[in-house]
Order: sequence, then structure tokens, then C-alpha cells
Amino acid sequence: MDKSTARSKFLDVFPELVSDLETVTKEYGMPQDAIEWFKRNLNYNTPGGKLNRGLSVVDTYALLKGYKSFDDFEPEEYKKTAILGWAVELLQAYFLVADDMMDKSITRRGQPCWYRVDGVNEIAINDSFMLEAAIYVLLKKYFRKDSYYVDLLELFHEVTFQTELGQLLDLLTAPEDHVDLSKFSLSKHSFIVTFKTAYYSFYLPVALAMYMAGVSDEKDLKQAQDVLIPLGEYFQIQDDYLDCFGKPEDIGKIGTDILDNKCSWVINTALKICTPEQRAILDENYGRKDSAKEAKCKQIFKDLKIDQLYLEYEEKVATELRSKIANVDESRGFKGEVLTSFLNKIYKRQK
Ligand code: GPP
Ligand code: MG
Ligand code: MG
Ligand code: MG
Repeated sequence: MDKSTARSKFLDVFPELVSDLETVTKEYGMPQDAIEWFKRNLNYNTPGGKLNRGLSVVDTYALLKGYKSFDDFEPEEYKKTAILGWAVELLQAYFLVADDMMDKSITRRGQPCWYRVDGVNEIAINDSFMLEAAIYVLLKKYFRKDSYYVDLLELFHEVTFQTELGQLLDLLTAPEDHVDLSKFSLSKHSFIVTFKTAYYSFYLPVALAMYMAGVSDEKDLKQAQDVLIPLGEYFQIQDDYLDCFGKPEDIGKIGTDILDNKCSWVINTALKICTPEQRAILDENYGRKDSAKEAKCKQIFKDLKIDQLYLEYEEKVATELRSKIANVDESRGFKGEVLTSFLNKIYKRQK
């Protein structure tokens, strides 16, 4: 299925969902200025990204059903897969609005972070909650008569909790006022990224499509999870790598991990191989909210050839995942192709 058609068809569904949400607020008698604010929040924070997570609900569903083109979908069927995709994008929007405040980020998706937009400030906290609430308004409207409605609700709730646990550990490991690099390790990193990224970005979209396609045996959900969680870890390692080595014009955001004292893959890999002299420089300059100190850390990462190690890591993990996927049991209707398509989407990504 053609990529740009997939994107534009998916985007076409969003205004209708905004209007559904508007209707609900109108029924509550909300004043018009508050309704306009909610719509602006939805439009500013939900559609502007790569939409990989949302689109992958549709892609996965089509693969599971054996659909070759969009003509194979009934119109209502397409709309429901797209709504599940938008529900994932709303969850992501909720996380990012809140994460950017916690990380003191400047830009997101090539525009100012929502809390930095004139007049928004701390209202962004409530706006993030409303993006989350929108998920459940839409699920209720479109899915409450389906046998798998409770499965969808439980899945969203569980994955949200998992992501919040990951975010908590991410924040606790990166206190603003106290840098202690001895608290970092690659295994802690693995836990953080599995929870803060992998469940909601990789497992959630696939599991949603599986429930809707009726391919949701426990064993199949587990097979999906066993590949998608390490795949999500790989994706977040790319995010960490790009935070330091990517170009802002490619990634749509300015990296803050060094300034923010983040337990990222880059610092953990550096700590493993640096000399005592380099370690002393990192101890003194990492996580210090000072761009000259940030530059010193970046220089050490360059000297240590972290970019080369990243390429080696990428090759190794991609090979391992391909062999895991080759062993997927397809006897109940699950398809390894679903997982390969995810791997291909992120392999060697630059943004
Ligand atoms: C992003 O990690 C983390 C999340 C999207 C989870 C946030 C969870 C909450 C409960 C708010 P990051 O900070 O590395 O991402 P980015 O680099 O895009 O800011
Ligand atoms: Mg962040
Ligand atoms: Mg963060
Ligand atoms: Mg990051």
C-alpha cells in the first residue's frame, strides 16, 4: 500500500474525530472559548509527527487480514482501524506534551513545545490530561459494542501505566541538581527504555490491530511482544543516539539529554570504555545545563567513536531480530511479516 496515500487517508480521519470531541464538549455546555482551546490543543499536538505509531495500526491490521490495497477495506472498517491509530497518536501527544515540560525541551516536531506557546504555560498540564481523556471518549463512541472493547481499555490502561513507570525511572535517574554517573548502567537504561518507549510505541499498535482482526490468542500476543519490546529498545537507542549525533533539522527537536543528565545509551556506552581522564571530564561536565560543558561531553563521545559503536550495535540487533522473526509460529493466524515491516521502518532511520 502506497505510503503517501496511507498517510493522507489516515490524516483525513482526524478532523472528524476533533469534531466528535467537540460535540461531546458542546453537550456538556462548555463555553465556546474553552472548546476552541481544546481543539487547538488537539490540532497542535496530535497530527504533526511522523505518525508511525498510528499508521502501523492500519498496516498491521491489513497484513493480518491479507489486504493488499485500501479497496479491500469496508469504509467503516478502515475508519475503525484509523481511530485506533489516532488513539495511539493521542496517547503519544499526551506523553510528549508532559515530557517536554519535564525535560524542559524547546522544540518538538519542528515547532515550539506546547507549554512554550504564548499563553499556554502550565495549562499544558491539563491539556496533556485532556489528550489522554480524548482516547476514551473515542473508544467509547466507536467500540463499546465490540466484544474486544474491554481488551482495548485494559490494554491502553496497562500500557499507560508501564510508560509512566518508565518515565518515573527516567526522571529519578536524571536528577537536575545532582549528577552521579555511577548510578547509570546499560541494564538500567534497558529497563527505562523498555517501559518509557517500547510498550506504547511498538507493542500497543500491534496488539490493537490484533484485537480488531481477531488474531489475539495469548500465545500470539506474546510472540508479538517478544519481538516488539527489543525492537522498541533499539528504537529508543536510536533516539538517544540521534539526540547527540542527529541534526535538529532532521530530527525536528534539539537534543537535551546531556544537559538534562539523562541515562542515555550514549553516556552509558561511553562510561564502559572511557579512560579515567575522560571519566573525570564527564563527571565534571555531564548534566550541567551549560552548553560549553555539553560540548566537552560531545567531544569525548566523538573521541570514543560512539557513532561507530552505534553502527555495530545496530547491525547486531537487526540481525538478531530478523532471526527471531524467522521463528514465529504462524499457525493461529499471526504473521511474522507484521514484525518485519516494523523493523524495516526503523532500520537505519535518521529522524
Ligand atoms: C520520551 O522520551 C518519553 C516518553 C514519550 C514517555 C513520557 C511518559 C509520560 C508518562 C509523560 P524522551 O524524553 O527521550 O523523548 P524525546 O527525546 O522525544 O523528548
Ligand atoms: Mg523528552
Ligand atoms: Mg523524557
Ligand atoms: Mg530522547
